[in-house]
Amino acid sequence: MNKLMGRRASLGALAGLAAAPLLASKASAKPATRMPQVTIYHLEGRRSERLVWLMEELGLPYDLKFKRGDLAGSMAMIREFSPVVPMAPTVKYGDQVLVESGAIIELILNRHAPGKLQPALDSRDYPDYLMWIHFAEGSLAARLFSDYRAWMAQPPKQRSRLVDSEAVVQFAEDFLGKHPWFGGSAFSGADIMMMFPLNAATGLNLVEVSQFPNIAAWKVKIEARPAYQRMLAKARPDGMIGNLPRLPQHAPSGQRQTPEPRN
Ligand SMILES: N[C@@H](CCC(=O)N[C@@H](CS)C(=O)NCC(=O)O)C(=O)O
Repeated sequence: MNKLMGRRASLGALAGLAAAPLLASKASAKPATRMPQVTIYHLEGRRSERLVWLMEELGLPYDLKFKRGDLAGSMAMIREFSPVVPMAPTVKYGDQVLVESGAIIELILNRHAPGKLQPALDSRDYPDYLMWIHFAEGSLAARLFSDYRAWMAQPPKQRSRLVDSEAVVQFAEDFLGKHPWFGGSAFSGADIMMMFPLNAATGLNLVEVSQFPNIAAWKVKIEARPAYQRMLAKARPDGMIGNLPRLPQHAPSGQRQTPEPRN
């Protein structure tokens, strides 16, 4: 190590920052690391589909564990394997047990699929890609399911706008007005992360589907992907099961501007 690098590394260690760009650009140039055995614990139609879809896109091997047609049975399997935080996906990665679909996607792409399904670190697309990877769970799913739970816990008398849900879905709609994919110019892991919550948004009738034409067109492109179709055949062999109830129909557009009291 030369003097300058030594100084940069030690300052970096102190600040926790400065050496990072050097390490990151080296890491992205590395060839794929050998992948340990990957087992995906799955619930049909739920977030664990993301990982099945990812592996299908990449052509990487994986085992898939679930009880066909039996969400409670699949959940019991997950609970038996990982009682502390039983959730789908739970992934056995070598001898490590992992949850959080976004983190697992980043891990697989960065270690085992360099250069695939994510923009280059120094590209203009990369910040957007990373934002959507995290937005999918951190803001989108969080706000959608919080609106859904509030509605179910205390159903209002009349349909009103779900302002939080509309705002987060509108943000995605606007981005797709300017870019073909959530990773910018090419399909990426960000699209894999965004499909589940955007399907939930319209599937549960949290937002009015006709207000979001860019998202509808993006879903058509997603559904045409062979890897997405392979995922459906393997991970949802009988179609969607155990659907949550949809919210009631939206009021006609003129009336939607005035939120109704919740009770
Ligand atoms: N942020 C997590 C969310 C995982 C999650 O909540 N999964 C749901 C299925 S879509 C689940 O396990 N629900 C069953 C439960 O929480 O008991 C991720 O993205 O992996």
